[in-house]
Amino acid sequence: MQQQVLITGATSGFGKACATLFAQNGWNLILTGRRADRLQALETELTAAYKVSVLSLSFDVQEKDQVNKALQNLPERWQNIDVLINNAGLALGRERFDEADPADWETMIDTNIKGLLYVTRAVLPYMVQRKKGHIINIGSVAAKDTYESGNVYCATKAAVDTISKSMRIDLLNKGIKVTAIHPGAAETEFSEVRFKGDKEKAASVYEGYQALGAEDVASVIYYTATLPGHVCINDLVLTCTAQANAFYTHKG
Ligand code: NDP
Ligand code: 8X3
Repeated sequence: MQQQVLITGATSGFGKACATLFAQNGWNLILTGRRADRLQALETELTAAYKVSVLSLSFDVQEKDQVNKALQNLPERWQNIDVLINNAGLALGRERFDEADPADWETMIDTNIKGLLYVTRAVLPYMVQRKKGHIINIGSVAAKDTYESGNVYCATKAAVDTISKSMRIDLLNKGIKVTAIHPGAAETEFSEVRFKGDKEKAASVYEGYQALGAEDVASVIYYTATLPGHVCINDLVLTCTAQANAFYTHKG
């Protein structure tokens, strides 16, 4: 039987690269994000190229009712979710604590923490029923070290780290694996979102070194998702070679 993966934030970056890689390997896909046009285009592309089935669901992970409406009553054939990749997330702003916009804090908390919780809570009954499943949460190097002006973004990713540990403990007797993956700087739309459309500022983040690409991160996610049933990578930090951690990047 074909395996199934549910990917949040599949319209861009890591999520989109995961969708492509899992489809190349014959997985059926549930793809989510807010931008329905992008989801539709990806669905059309992947079904044609790889003969897999795709279910696109457009919703905002911040909205509990939308999440539950989309995920709690999936058609029966889509309920066997082998892997959930909690990837949807964002940083907004890069200001010091006293200058940062509280509205940005709220959006990051609602998306990166509450959204991940809502999606997981809606999907878990399918996994618990089968006593099988794998939840892969996308954290960040920002979860491991707090950097200047990273304040609430770092806090949301530290929460993802802690929530992953908690899920692993609570789901131990349900046969469900929990993996937290913490990437370093990767060139996606992430910085453009963080700097609210300022492409120049976003591009400057990746100048002078070779950052990770979305495909690099997807290949590591895929690796963790395809290990034997009795093997689980609990916690994994990956960076480009030029980056040591959230503080130190060698720019040549
Ligand atoms: P992108 O901006 O390229 O992609 C983010 C994805 O998240 C998009 O598909 C977006 O879809 C989705 N998303 C954001 N907000 C919501 C929402 N409210 N509801 C539903 N979907 C949402 O960034 P990345 O691929 O780089 O980021 C993916 C994850 O990886 C994030 O959690 C990020 O924090 C994390 N990360 C990124 C790193 C990097 O350097 N790039 C490093 C470490 C971690 P849409 O807008 O269509 O809703
Ligand atoms: C994204 C990487 O270093 O900008 O999580 O926080 S960083």
